[in-house]
Amino acid sequence: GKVRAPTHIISTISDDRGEEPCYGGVPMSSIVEQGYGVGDVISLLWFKRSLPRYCTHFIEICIMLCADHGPCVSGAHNTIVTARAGKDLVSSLVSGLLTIGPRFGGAIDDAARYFKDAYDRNLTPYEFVESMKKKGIRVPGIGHRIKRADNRDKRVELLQSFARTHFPSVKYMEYAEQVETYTLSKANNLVLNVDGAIGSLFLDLLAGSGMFTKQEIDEIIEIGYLNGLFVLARSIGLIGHTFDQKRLKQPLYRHPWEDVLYTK
Ligand code: Q5B
Repeated sequence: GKVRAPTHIISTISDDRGEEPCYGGVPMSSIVEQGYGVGDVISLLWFKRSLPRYCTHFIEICIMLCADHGPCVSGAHNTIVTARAGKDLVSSLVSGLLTIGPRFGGAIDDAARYFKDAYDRNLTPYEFVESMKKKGIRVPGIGHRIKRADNRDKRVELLQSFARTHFPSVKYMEYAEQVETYTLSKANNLVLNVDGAIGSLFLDLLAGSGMFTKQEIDEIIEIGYLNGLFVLARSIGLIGHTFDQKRLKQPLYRHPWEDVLYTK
């Protein structure tokens, strides 16, 4: 009989062998005809299931809110400098993307990990924050360079308001808010930031939607899916900054001597 040669790749999320590509088993024509959005496509390709509308809407809000935050943040700055050095779109994009990490935009997974662990272990915000301090770890999802207690991040408020209206439970978000209340008692800029809001709310989405087993939630958090939301979203802005610089025909960037402290 026929012997199947062993394959070198296993793939479970998409298939282009038929007449049309399928995402998570759903043909492209259904995706288009049924009016699916980017949130549905992310649900199929990342989470391998169709999520309820409030979940896909939440994902789309995250993407829209994180698409850009002006030219001064790390990612945009790198992209602008690279575009002005005459590099192509992909080089300019990845140069910005490479700044996404534990300090800038890439704290969503760790925020989810630490908030989940602390909440599930019934740690009070005081116990949680102080235990992080003892370990010398900054609380992921807390703190911002320009946002303050008296100048809150509107993006965080919009996410919280959406979740309060549409999510069955916001227990992790409420825990993150209690952590913020404690950190704000220490310093005015230790607000719940956009990474912390998305991290805690995604825990609520995963736990409250009834679409994921406990084991699946643990795997999603362990693998670290959630920084993908910021990477995907911010790519939109970084591409925009590249086009902007090229459109404006900006020359090679050179940082001014006056803005460098030369010292021995
Ligand atoms: N301290 C964000 O720091 C930042 C503390 C803390 C305990 C904390 C810092 C941080 C965790 C990572 C995180 C996401 C680096 C941020 C984003 C997207 C963005 C960006 C944009 C966009 C800011 C001064 C004192 C020190 C620190 C203490 C600070 N954070 N303690 N837990 N989390 N957060 N990142 O202002 O005693 O003097 O040593 O790492 O969640 O990236 O818009 O810009 O959309 O593009 O530079 O919004 O918070 O303050 O580092 O000088 O610290 O506060 O230990 O205490 P700063 P530092 P001490 S959202």
